[in-house]
Amino acid sequence: TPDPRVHSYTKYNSWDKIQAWISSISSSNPDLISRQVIGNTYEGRPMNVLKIGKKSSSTKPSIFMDCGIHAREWISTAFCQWFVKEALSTYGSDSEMTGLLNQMDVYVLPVFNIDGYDFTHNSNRMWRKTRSRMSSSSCIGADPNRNWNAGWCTTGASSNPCSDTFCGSSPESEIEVKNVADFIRRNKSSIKAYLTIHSYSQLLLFPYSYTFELAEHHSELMTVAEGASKALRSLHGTQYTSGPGAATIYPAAGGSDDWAYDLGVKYSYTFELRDTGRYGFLLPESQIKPTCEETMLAVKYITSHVQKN
Ligand code: ING
Ligand code: ZN
Repeated sequence: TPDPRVHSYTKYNSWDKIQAWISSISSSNPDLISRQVIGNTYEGRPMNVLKIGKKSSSTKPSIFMDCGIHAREWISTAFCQWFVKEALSTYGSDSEMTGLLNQMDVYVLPVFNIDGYDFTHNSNRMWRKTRSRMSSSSCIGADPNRNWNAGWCTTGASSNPCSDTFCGSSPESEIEVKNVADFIRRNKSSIKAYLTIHSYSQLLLFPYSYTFELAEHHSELMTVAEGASKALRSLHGTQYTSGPGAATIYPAAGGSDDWAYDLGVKYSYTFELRDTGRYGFLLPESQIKPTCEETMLAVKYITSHVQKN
């Protein structure tokens, strides 16, 4: 019987377990992983970014991926841990992963909204936002996917602090968003792709969500998304829909993928993992393995394309 006190890739681990996992996996794999703290959350928890790739004397092109920007989307957080495990265990045997990590670095932020994630484990399973306080309201938190400086608070977001889609008091008012935006700005010249993992709806979205206008690279982004969705479907038959956010899910301003794209990161994608609503955010742990396995195929399809371009 598995020990419930330890981290498991097929369970929804608590923040404490993920934090211990971050420390142990980084110190056990010094050739492939380095870690850095990019700042603290509102409640003071350290935000660790793992840099995965073969060490190099010069700066390699890179991909940035975050999980758990929304607290209740637990399958997202499980995916980043799965990705790190797969990268380490298939480097040297899988040619696609070996080529990726030889030529590029992948920055992984395992849990973006740590305070919110901890709150979903200890108090309210359906919490979405950060846990920041403002003197002007007794309501807590802002939506970290409405808080980016991309058409901020113009559509599909609320200026009411009690709303689940509260855009915050200003762009990057949430310290977690500011920390990640600063990191991406600092590493802008190396970052070729931005991937952000959400659930649920089985969608592969790309800019724009803040407007119905098509992105400059719309056709390439669509072609890559359709290839990635096809790769994903090949494993268990899971159907994904691809398209720009506004037209495919709903118009929503202040999202991270739109912000990264407008900064100049061309390959900017939002994944909405399983399912389509039967379990929704409460996806059973039995679906972690198949969901992560199929999602790996889509992520690797995108990274291969980015590597070639
Ligand atoms: N969906 C996303 C949300 O933040 C989204 C959809 C993607 C909005 C990209 C804006 C930009 O609402 C979930 N499930 O959170
Ligand atoms: Zn989400």
